[in-house]
Amino acid sequence: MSAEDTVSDAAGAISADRFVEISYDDIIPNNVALGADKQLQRALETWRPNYLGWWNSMGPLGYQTSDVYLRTAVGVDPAGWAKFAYVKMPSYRWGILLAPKVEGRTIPFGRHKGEPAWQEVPGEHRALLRRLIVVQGDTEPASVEQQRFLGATAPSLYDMRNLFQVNVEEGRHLWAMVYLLVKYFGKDGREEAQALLERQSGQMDNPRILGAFNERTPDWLSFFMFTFFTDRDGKMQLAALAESGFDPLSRTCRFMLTEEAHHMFVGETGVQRTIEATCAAMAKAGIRDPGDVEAVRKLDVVDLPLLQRKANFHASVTRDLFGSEISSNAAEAFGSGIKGRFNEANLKGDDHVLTDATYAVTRVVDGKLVVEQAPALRALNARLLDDFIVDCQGGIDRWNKSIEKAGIDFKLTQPHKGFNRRIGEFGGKRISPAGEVLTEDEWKAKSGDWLPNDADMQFIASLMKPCHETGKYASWIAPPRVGVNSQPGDFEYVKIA
Ligand code: BYC
Repeated sequence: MSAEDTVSDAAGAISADRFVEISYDDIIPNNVALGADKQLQRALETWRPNYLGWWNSMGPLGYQTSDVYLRTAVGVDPAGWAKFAYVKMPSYRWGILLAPKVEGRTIPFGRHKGEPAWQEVPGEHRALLRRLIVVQGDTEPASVEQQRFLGATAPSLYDMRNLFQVNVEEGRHLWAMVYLLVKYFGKDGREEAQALLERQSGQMDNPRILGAFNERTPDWLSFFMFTFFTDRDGKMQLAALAESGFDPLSRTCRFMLTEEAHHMFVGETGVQRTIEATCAAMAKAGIRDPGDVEAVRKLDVVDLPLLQRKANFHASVTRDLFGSEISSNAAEAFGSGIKGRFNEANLKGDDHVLTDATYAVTRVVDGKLVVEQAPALRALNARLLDDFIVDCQGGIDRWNKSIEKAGIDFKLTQPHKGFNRRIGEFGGKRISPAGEVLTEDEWKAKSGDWLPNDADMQFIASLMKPCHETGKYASWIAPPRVGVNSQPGDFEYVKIA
């Protein structure tokens, strides 16, 4: 079945009113009336073969001719926007989808608060806006590159399918940012769109813009931690951009957030299932002490202290993505109405301009952690980071419930904000997960207990044996409670060609 057939099947199955939202007749599915904007259409159709070239050379290695049970967006309303069908990844209908326009929307914050939202780029904020769109866009292909090799070691067809779903949707998120660049930023935008395909994760000469997107994702535990922590940075940043006074950016990010939720689900349940497999294996072998690492590892499952070290690493690297806690860039992005706070429009209790407001920021002063009131406008990255940490905790609490239910005395925690940071207030400082400021020697002596060490990574690598048999799972991960789109346990999520 061709991708076109898949999509027309999808169209047949949905109500007519929803179908008219997205045009699948065009080469590029869209709900932005692309057919009526010939210049934009030409620019995107010129970029498309370059994108496909990038996908084929930097996207998932192998499995490109396999049929994968993927969801494709067939509407932009929250209820029933997705259609599931077998699709070969290169035939995925990457489209341009914006959340519906809210008539009469006004800019919810900053100096322009209360003015009508911009439908065109405000000239005085053009450079800042372009920079933020480029940074956002750069992370999307970066994550696909980071996850390129994972298909070969998938612990099940279910997980393989989830990986590919995440990958094609990150590809679509790249399309989303490229649409904004090409439509609103003329020649500069077209050049930036091309550069997004040229930078490469981890490449020395032309790396991806933000640190965490140049780290390796060498195994599935890293993938699940990445989708739990780093995709959640995506959620926070997209939510902040969804508040933007530049309405096309706001609408684009609002729809991207619906896809992001699934990526975090993959991460949270991936770690959850890892915990379940560990606890079940420990119970069966009569091991009660989670610190008996040698005995636990013999069962081919991941010991809980190692999960804590992995969480410490991914949490800290992701926190760097929020930029410096105190930032004039962030103040300018807010003041100019380009990037708001998390949940800005619904925040009660301040004026959304923040000229005189303050915010509590933790800093290191004379070797001690102190909490100081900083101007709220300059502390917006600190605030978004705090919101992120709160958001992470919900998932971590659910992980801990599983451990508790199994009767094992162990609790996963988030490290202190300052732990293992490279950017911002804590950059280059040595701080323990419990929040003690350390000397370099103390750090060197202990950091192997807090971050994954070589032996940990070798052990994880030894577990990464593919399990590609329908309905079967690798030793270290439990089956999901529910199948994708409620499919049965023996469903063939990927028909490996
Ligand atoms: N690595 O004032 P500063 C996602 C740069 S994830 C390297 O401290 P600012 C996804 C910064 O660019 C979400 N460089 O911070 C997840 C600036 O450089 P320039 C991605 C860094 O600017 C999973 C300089 O340091 N989206 O979607 O307030 C899978 C001083 O900056 C880093 C966004 O991030 C770093 N970690 O904030 C797929 C939203 N941190 O400009 C996707 C858009 C800072 O002086 N981006 N720098 O050359 C932003 O809002 C901001 O650019 C940042 C930085 C929050 C990233």
